Formats: sequence, structure tokens, C-alpha cells
Amino acid sequence: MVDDLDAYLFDLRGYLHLKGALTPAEVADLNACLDTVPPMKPGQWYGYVHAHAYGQTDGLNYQQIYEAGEPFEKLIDHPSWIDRVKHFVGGEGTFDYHHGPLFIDENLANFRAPGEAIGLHSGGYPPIHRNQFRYHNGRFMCGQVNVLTALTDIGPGDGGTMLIPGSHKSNFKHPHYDRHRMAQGATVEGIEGAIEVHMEAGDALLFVDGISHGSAKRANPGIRRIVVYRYGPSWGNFRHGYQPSPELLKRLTPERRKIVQPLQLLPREPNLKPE
Ligand SMILES: O=C(O)CCC(=O)C(=O)O
Ligand SMILES: [Fe+2]
Repeated sequence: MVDDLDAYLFDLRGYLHLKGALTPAEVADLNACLDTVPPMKPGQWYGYVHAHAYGQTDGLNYQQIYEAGEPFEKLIDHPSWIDRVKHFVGGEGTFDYHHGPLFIDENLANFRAPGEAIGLHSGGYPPIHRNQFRYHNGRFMCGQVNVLTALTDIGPGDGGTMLIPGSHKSNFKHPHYDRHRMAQGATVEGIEGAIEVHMEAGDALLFVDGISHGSAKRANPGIRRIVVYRYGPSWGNFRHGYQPSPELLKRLTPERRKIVQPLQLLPREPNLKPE
């Protein structure tokens, strides 16, 4: 089901670069769909899409982007990555699959402008359950596998994602971690072991969240656009407490619905629309 080489490289490095995961037509549809969302500031809603920011300098997020339209619904179980994600999160045939194969605990589009970046974070140390990398008794059991898809070309100066390959297994904090975190991801220079990943629009980076990662500071004019879907086991919960709209749940295929809402909470109540 998953290529031996993919399994080997994911285990070794903690990520896979899926070139051409989306077709140019899919990228165009996603960008056109994003353009229908009027400009928002953190805290504002457009339908069920919520404008949000983690900090002051890492760019604007549109959370719950799978609510924005069909092009984003397709990403929930996109054939370019869904089998790999299922394999690396693991749990098939076990209690972890009780309510389905997966759950997306966060999905967003991120817009990164010149001067913005996200400093290095995660890494094997300190180990946490939610983003752990694990392989045990012949199975992958990763707590969180991210698919970060480029909607614009990301080359030198564009604020590319940075990774420290292999750091998902590290038992130590990188000696330059704090410096880089504070510098808000200036460049990979000076972070021994880090690489900056350049992507074409439509490429996806599949990585275990436990790998040390961040992004370089965007130096070029223009805006970098990415989409991130984070997958974990079906018993997970929403990172920020969002809930899917009844309209979305009605529209989705049964496979997608299971990933968006593995478990219908009881007693049944209609999902509430945000104010
Ligand atoms: O913006 C990036 O390239 C990294 C984003 C990130 O930290 C994540 O998706 O977990
Ligand atoms: Fe991250």
C-alpha cells in the first residue's frame, strides 16, 4: 500500500516531499476559492472560516479552510497522500480505528508576507504525545502527520519550510533552538542540520509534527500561500475547539465525513453556528 522507499525515508528523515501532489488545475481551483474569501483580520469569520494568527509575525491563517469550498474538501482524503497518512498514523484493525481511520484536528491556509516567518519548533525533545513519532512492533503510530501544500512556488527568499531531517527521533534539544525561535526563523544559516525546502505550487510536504521545523523569513515581495491539514487518530480532538458546520457534514462523502467528524457526540444536537 505504501511504497517501501517512502516508508524507509519517512522513518529515516521524518518527512516526504511529494512533488506534483496536486495538478496545476487543482492549485488554480484552490487559489480561486481562497480569492473568494474577503480580506479578514484575526478574529473575523467568513461563514465557518475563521481568521486567526498564532503570533505577531508568522502570518495570517484562515482556520477551518475545508469549509471554504469543494477544492478544499478534496484535500481531506486526497489520493496523493491519504494512504500514506493512514499508514504513518497507523492503527488499522485496532481500537484506534474504532471510529474511523483518522481525524483532522486543524486545517488552515496560511498567508506569509515579507518579513514574516515561523521560528523553529517541535523536535524529539521534549517528547509529547500529540506530535510523537513512533514505530512499534511493526507499525507506525505517529500522533500527528501534517500535509503542507504549496499554493505558490516557494524558492529562495520566499520563506520556505525548514526542517531538521531525523530530528523526530532526537533525544536532545538543538543547541541553537532558542536562538532560532527568538530570531523568528531568519534563515537556515547557523542551524546545523537544518534544510530549507523549496517547493513548486502543488508540491506537498508530508511530515510528522514531532520533527523540528519552522520556516525561513520571507524576504521577497508577495505572499506565500500554503495549506496545512493535520491528521491524527480518530479519537483526537480539535486543536482550537472549532466544529464542522452541518452544511459541510451534509455535503461530504462518507469517507470525508468520518475524517472530519469521526464521532457524533450524544445526545445529538445540531452544531451551533459561530456568532
Ligand atoms: O510555515 C511553515 O512552513 C511551517 C508551518 C508549520 O509549522 C506547520 O505547519 O506545522
Ligand atoms: Fe509547526
